[in-house]
Order: sequence, then structure tokens, then C-alpha cells
Amino acid sequence: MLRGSSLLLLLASAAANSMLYPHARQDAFTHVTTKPTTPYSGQKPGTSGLRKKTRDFMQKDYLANFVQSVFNTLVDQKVPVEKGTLVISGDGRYFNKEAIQIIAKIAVAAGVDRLWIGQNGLLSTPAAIGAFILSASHNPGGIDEDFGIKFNGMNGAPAPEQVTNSIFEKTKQISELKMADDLPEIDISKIGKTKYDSPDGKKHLEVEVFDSTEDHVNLLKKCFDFDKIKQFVSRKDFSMCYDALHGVQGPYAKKVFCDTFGLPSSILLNCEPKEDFGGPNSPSHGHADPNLANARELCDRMGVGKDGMPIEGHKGDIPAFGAAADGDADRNMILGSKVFVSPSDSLAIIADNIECIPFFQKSGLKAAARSMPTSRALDLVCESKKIPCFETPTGWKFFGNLMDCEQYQPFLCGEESFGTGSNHIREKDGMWAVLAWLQILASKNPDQALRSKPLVTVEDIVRAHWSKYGRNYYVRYDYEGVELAQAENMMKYMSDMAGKWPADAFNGMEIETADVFKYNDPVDKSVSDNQGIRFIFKNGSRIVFRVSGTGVVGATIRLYLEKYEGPSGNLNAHPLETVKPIAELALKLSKLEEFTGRKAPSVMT
Ligand code: VG1
Ligand code: CO
Repeated sequence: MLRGSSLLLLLASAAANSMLYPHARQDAFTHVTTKPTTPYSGQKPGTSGLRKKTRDFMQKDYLANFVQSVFNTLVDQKVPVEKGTLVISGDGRYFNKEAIQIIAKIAVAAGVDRLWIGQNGLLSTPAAIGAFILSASHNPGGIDEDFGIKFNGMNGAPAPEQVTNSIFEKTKQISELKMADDLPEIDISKIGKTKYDSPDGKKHLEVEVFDSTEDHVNLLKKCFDFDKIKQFVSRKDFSMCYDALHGVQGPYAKKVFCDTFGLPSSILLNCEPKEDFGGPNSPSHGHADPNLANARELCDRMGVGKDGMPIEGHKGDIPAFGAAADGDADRNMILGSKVFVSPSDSLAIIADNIECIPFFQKSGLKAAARSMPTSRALDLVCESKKIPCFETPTGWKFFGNLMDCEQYQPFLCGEESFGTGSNHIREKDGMWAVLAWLQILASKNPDQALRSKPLVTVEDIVRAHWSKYGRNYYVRYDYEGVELAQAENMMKYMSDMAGKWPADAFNGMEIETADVFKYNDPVDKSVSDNQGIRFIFKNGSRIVFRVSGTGVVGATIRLYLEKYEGPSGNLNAHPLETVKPIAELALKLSKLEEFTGRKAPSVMT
């Protein structure tokens, strides 16, 4: 059984209690202590869980309050916690290990009788189902950096908005914690099961520490043709490089690329998980964020500059394929030799080549989705395939309902922020995207036996896509550390202006829509309002403004810029230069400098 495939907070069957426990057995049990606590303000989960400074999380009962509030919500929502099974693991950042012990005590007090923990507390987000995931994803780790926690439910999907809202309400009222205080410290370093019995023999707890990589890699084997990929990557004219940025993906990368495909360990960069992801002095400055700004070591090796363009005069052997993951391994970056594939393009290209991937071969792609700010390259493919293309708010939790619909399976979705995935799980999956690309490359290079033809490269695939569909030039500007009130005022100004913009406000471009994005979930009919300001122009260009929901200090304003160029237009332009006129318009419309004092973005990706 795949760990969690049936699970999460799922009923441990009676049979589980009569299983044989081959490993340690401890005659201890845990009586539940109830102790008073007082609420912390601001424990509102954002785009993907609760993220704060690590030192905030280390305050007395800060983490416990939040976790207890999650359990209180689950109980309210009639989730069978009693005799349930729970996964607790994380991306290995600072405070991960301590947090696991705290959550275990609360879970046991809530009646959970089976805990599954990845060895050394490590588990990638895509590998965790029914779980507390201890991660702040791409945010830096360390005692003075960021920590985070999120809860993924029985279907493996991030808790939907109604649940996260309810958790937040509970955190405001919390008055007591229930903890199994005398639960001994769990040794998370050794694989094996430990059973704890209550002295009267009536209660049992089983803790299993398991190999973090095994289940997820087995699942991926069902989605892809590993033999075909293995054959392809062994071509003499193919080489690759994979950067885990010292996040949790390292062991998975080793297992897939080296142990399974037989590639040498020299293809791996930064594949040892570290509590600070390498820290401020590393090439990524401890930001395990696979993009042009932070995955510099990989990009340099691939001959790709900060602007996504080839590095002139780059010397040395450049691998044919490069990829990276973020701290919790749900994001991916795809590169070819001197080529950066924008995440929005990557999503569209996978969609267009979906028949190369075994998971989709039986029934074809039934539907796809992208977050609103993601470029509309995907829409063009869906149009030509005559399948639905949904536009959701930012954050993977909004894909869950669509993915659960049988009529839309198999399903593909993604975000401009380097997230891609399918309905094989309910999270984005960094390794999945890389295997999808390798599978496509393997299909485009079918002469495995002869190896007579030149390699069809990442660049060839990208160019073929543009000449078929045109190119959606795309850049995101991030303004980090803006004062929250200033960001809110700017957003309010633009939302107040919706419907009132003068006709000549748009530098001669014809506007199609200027509004505040509101999402009507077609499945559960829930409504999510205020999901960003969008300007859509008749020529296919777009401007989108959002305030980030993952930052921990002040506000990060995200400005998303898109310019469409048809197949017969200039497909070789510089993305930053191409979107510049639209950026200038965006800054004029938003009065960003006036509201925030910012003259330039902190990062452009
Ligand atoms: C960012 C991205 C969003 C992504 C989220 C979680 O959110 O923009 O697309 O889903 O991070 O990804 P925001 O609200 O900061 O824009 V992860 O890999 O940090 O869990
Ligand atoms: Co992530």
C-alpha cells in the first residue's frame, strides 16, 4: 500500500492493533494533560499554510496552539481523528525535529493511534498525505529565518479555504491544550516501528519511521515509463544536472536519477538536506527557490543568465538538461543548454505533448487548469485540444476540487511560480515535472537503439511550441518587504478604480477586462473574492497585481506581466525588454511608487 494512499487521519482499522510489531516495544503510555493556554494573534494560514519567523514558532505553545486548533477544527468537521493515522514530517529546516515531537504529543492526546514519520523527519510535500507538513517551502530556513506548517487532508490536498478559515477562528479562541506529555521522545533517525501500550493494555500507539523516498518514487513509477527514461538518459549525447538547493528533494533525486536511472552522482548539486538550505553564504543565499535569481549555481552551469537569456561567451561543457526543486520539493525549474523554460511555457508544453506520458495515454488529457496570474499559453493548447481550461486563484488548494472530479481525470495543472502537477496527487510535484520533461525528451528521441540522429533538445521542443502557438512573454516583478498598509492602499485604489478607468488610461491599448478576480468554484460552488487585480487587453497582453500570501515580513507585491506574440511574430526577443512597456503602464496605473516609495522591484523572475 502506498503510504497515505488510503489515508490521512484515516481510520486505522482494528486489524492494525493486532499487527505484529517487529521492532522496539515500549511499555509506556501516555496520559493526557490538559493545560491552559492563551491565543496568539495572526495565526492565519496564507497561500500555503502558516508561515512566520522561526523564533515566533519557538515561542511558548505557539506551534501547539496552532496544531491544537487544527485538531479542534477536524473534530468539529467530524473527521475521524480517534484511532486515526497521521503523517508528520517536513522539509528538514531548522526546528523541524523539535516540532515533530510537539505535534506527536498533541496528536496522541487527540486520539490518533498511528504516527508515520519520514526518516529524520524528512518528507517532501508531494510525498505527504494526511499530514502535518513542516515547511515554509522556498522561504529561507534557520533560527533567524522562516518556519511553517500546513495541514493536508485525507485526499492529500492542502486544507481548503473553509478549513483554514475555521482553523484561524479556533486559534483566536483557544484556551487549552491537550498533550500526551509523557510520550517518550521519538527516535526519528531509525527506520522501524515502535509500539506503546497503556499499562492497562487497552490503548495502543504505533509509531513508524519510514524511508521517505520509497512510496513516492513507487507512485511516480506508475505515472511514467521509467525504463524508457533510463534508456534515454544513458545516451552519450545526453547529460543533466539536478539542483535540490539543499532542500528535501536531495534523497529523492539520488534515488531516481542515480539509484534507478544509473546516472553518476556528479549530476547532483546541493543534494544534502540542510537546516538552513546552505545559509546566506551559499550561491542561493539559503533561498531554496528554483528560479533565475536563486538557483544561480545551476543556471551558471547551464549557461543561463539572471535575465533568462544565454550567458555570452560561456565556457565549458553545458549539460543538455537542468532542473531544480524548492525546499519542500513541490516546485520545479526546467532548463536546457542555454535555455530557460518559463514555468507557464513548461505547463503548456507538457499539455501539448501529454500523449508522451503513460499516465495520460489511456484516456488523454481531460481538463487542465492554471492559476490566474499564470500565462495563457496553456489556454491556447487546451483550445486546440478542445478540453476545458480552468482559471483558479493562486495556491494549489484551489485545484483540489477540480482534480477530484472523475470527468476531469486525468488532469494537468500548474502555476507561474514553478509549480506543475497532475491528479496523481493533490499537490504540485517537483519531481513529477522533471520526469514529465524527461519522458517527452525520450519520446522525441526514439532512436534509442541506433542513436543515429542528433539529440532533439529542450530548445528544439520549446521553439517548436512557439512556432505552433506563438509565445507568451512573461515576467514577474516582486516588491518585497513593502509596508502592509501601503500595499493594501495600492490594491484598494485599483479595485476602487475598476469600471472607472478613463478610456485613454491604457497607453493606446484596448482594454477587455479590468477587475478584481473572483473565483466561483464550479465544483463546491464556494466563492473566493479579492484574488488579485487584473487588466486584460484585447491584444492578449495582461497585467496582474497580487499581494503574496506566503511572506512573513510586511507585504510582497507581485506584479505579473504577459505579452503575447503570434507564431509569425518575433519569438526571439528578450523577455524583460518585451514586457517593459507593459510594466511601465502597470506602474502608472497602480501608482506603485507613490504608494510604496519603491522605484524598482526586488526580484524579477
Ligand atoms: C506563492 C506562489 C504560489 C504558490 C505558493 C505556495 O504564493 O505565488 O503560486 O502556490 O507560493 O508555493 P504567494 O501567495 O506568495 O504568491 V510553495 O512551493 O511556497 O508551498
Ligand atoms: Co514549495
